[in-house]
Amino acid sequence: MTRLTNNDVSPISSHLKEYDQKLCTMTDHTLLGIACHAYGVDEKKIKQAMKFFDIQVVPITAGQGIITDFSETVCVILKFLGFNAAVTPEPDVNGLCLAYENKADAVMMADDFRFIAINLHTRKVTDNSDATGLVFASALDLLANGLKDKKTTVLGCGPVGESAARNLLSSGAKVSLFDPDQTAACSLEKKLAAEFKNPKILIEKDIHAALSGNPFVLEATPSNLSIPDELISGLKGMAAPGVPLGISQNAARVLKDRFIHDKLELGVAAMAVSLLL
Ligand code: 2YG
Repeated sequence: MTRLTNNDVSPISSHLKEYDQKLCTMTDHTLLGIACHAYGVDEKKIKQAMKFFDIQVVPITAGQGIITDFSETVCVILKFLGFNAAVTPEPDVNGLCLAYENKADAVMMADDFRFIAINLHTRKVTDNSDATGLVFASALDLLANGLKDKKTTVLGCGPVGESAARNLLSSGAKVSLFDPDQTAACSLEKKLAAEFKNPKILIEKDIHAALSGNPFVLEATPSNLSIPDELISGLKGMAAPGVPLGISQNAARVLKDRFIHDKLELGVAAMAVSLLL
């Protein structure tokens, strides 16, 4: 899993409003709306519930330590959505104690291995990888005006790709899997085939085969160029939770408002909504 840097995180807060509007233009849904669509919940109910729901973000110094602005940016995203949120004044165990003592309803925190949200009443735990795969699949579904029976390729069969593939199958999409590590694609196919009682899931041998004839892509790899420019023109829509972005700047310009990518926003929005379910 890719570790974000301050360069990834620092521009987010000042571009949130602009990003929210871009999502609206592309999917007819806001950041909150896409997260609600992902969980199939009514946005009005979520807006009502979030007013009385306090989320404390706890910085964690373990491992490689604090990412400057990470906790603050998570907090800004939560407040932009309409939650009460704050970063605890202390990190780690002290921060967790303060959250409980201040009667927080939920905490969010990340070390080098997991980024999680916990509802302190229901004890529900949401993992960022699961939420990110789900919410980007939801965004692609909206971008495509519904993915039922539409050919969709999932690039990258890690935790995010797995969550995305599972939710694309639930949306009725015809899913193909590609991963440079074929064994990862094969084991994911087996897992999903068992869950969905043998749906037709194709495993693609190479990126050209994976994209030719498949107009929708969910890019969930840590590569900065998982899709060569020459394969971009055939795409109708792309959702890219992979960090860094897996296409060139030129390809991003060609795709314009047919592709959705961010490094934190949609995943945090989905984690927060999941706490209210
Ligand atoms: O509290 C802090 O500042 C640090 N302990 C945060 C470390 C986060 C490490 N994880 C990542 O950078 C990403 N896996 C976060 C999620 C990326 C979006 N899918």
